Amino acid sequence: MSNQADIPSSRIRRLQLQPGQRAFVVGDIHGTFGLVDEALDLVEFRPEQDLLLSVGDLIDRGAESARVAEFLQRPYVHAIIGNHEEILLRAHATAQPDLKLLTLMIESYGGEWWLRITRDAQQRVLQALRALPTLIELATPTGLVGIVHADIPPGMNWQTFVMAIERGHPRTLATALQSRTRPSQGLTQHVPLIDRLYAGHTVHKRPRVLGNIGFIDTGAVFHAPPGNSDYHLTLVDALSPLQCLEAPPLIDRGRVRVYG
Ligand SMILES: [Mn+2]
Repeated sequence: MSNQADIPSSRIRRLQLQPGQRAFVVGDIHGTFGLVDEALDLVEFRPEQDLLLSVGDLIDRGAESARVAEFLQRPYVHAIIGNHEEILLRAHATAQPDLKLLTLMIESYGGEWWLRITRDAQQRVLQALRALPTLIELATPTGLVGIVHADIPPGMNWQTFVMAIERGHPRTLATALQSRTRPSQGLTQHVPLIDRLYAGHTVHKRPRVLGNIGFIDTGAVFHAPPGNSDYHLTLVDALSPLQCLEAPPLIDRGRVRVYG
């Protein structure tokens, strides 16, 4: 069997944590980049050494969505694509924007910000988003970590999933970006051939562990008044066991919580 790591793919980003390096995973940001910076301060993040992984959905709804291009330029940030990025890119797949998709994104996905930025800024955002992979695989001293936006088809192992995503298999891509099967049905089976995974997409009031997947979209963008103060931004130490997500946070600043 060939070694999958030998096959170059833009849909999978494979990273290796170096000794002394730390890695954190952040839940769905949706334009709350100020909260991300607050979280990084709380863990005394070292931009020169540490990694920040994002489960996707960096844009829409939140006031700072336009900061996404700057955020993705930071060398320590490794993000995957979420369904919000995907629809924006799909709307701009050709020179003429798909107005139907664009309208959907603006009216139903919280994409009003898109109309308020200059054409140059729009181009910078599109360029940054086009470079995003669909999955991240991070080798750490405490096991192999996967990052996916929404879900993995229940019953499928990680290697099969990675191969299907690399091939661009449409239904598997759709599951990765927008399925809610596992959280909505509370499925607890483990994904074989990977130690632990982090996903976002489905909002919970606190992180939720199902099998070996930690669901960490805790609705950061819904926190702000008149929102619900149960919601917050989750940052988790990628080296810690997933069970840390079920314990009280290490640091709790209300709208920003750190698990590890
Ligand atoms: Mn999503």
